[in-house]
Amino acid sequence: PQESSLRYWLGLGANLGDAVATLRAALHELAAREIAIERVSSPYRTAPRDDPDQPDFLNAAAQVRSDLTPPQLLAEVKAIEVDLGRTKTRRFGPRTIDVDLLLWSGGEWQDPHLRVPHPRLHERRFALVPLLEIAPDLAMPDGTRLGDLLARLDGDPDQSVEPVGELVLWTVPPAS
Ligand code: PH2
Ligand code: MG
Ligand code: MG
Repeated sequence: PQESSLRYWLGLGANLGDAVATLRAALHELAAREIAIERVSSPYRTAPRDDPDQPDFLNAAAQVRSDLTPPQLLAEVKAIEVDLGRTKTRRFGPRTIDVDLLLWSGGEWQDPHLRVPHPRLHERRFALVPLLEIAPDLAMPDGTRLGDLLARLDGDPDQSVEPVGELVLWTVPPAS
């Protein structure tokens, strides 16, 4: 089949239930919806941000290909979140699964429901560290390198991001 023309970088997070299983299930659901998974980071244990009164998160990043527009892809990830048992809690609060559009190959997207790049990407080690693992040369649409954004956050004691050992979330099949 023809390769999809757009590339997206997704952030995945979970801090309720079996987070490893849920992150894997979310990746399976993406693949089942014909969103081609090119790379997946290892999982990281991360200190909760914005709302500190909740368990640590497991965060990861994925690079995918799709022909869907940002709002179409957002609709798919929202459906996946509901499928995997996400229920409404408070803003920034604990969740079974969260899949966010962090960046895409199309530059800036802005509508009343969605902004890409994700508006808080630049201030979140839990998003930048996994993303840089799979795409070390990635830059914002204005050319700012993600590695430089991460360097600005170095030494923030409230942004602990730790690898979780040898866990593999997803194995990308070799190109045939
Ligand atoms: N997601 C949030 C709020 N805070 N903190 C961490 N460590 N990881 C997350 O994925 C996260 C968060 C809102 O989506
Ligand atoms: Mg989020
Ligand atoms: Mg979200």
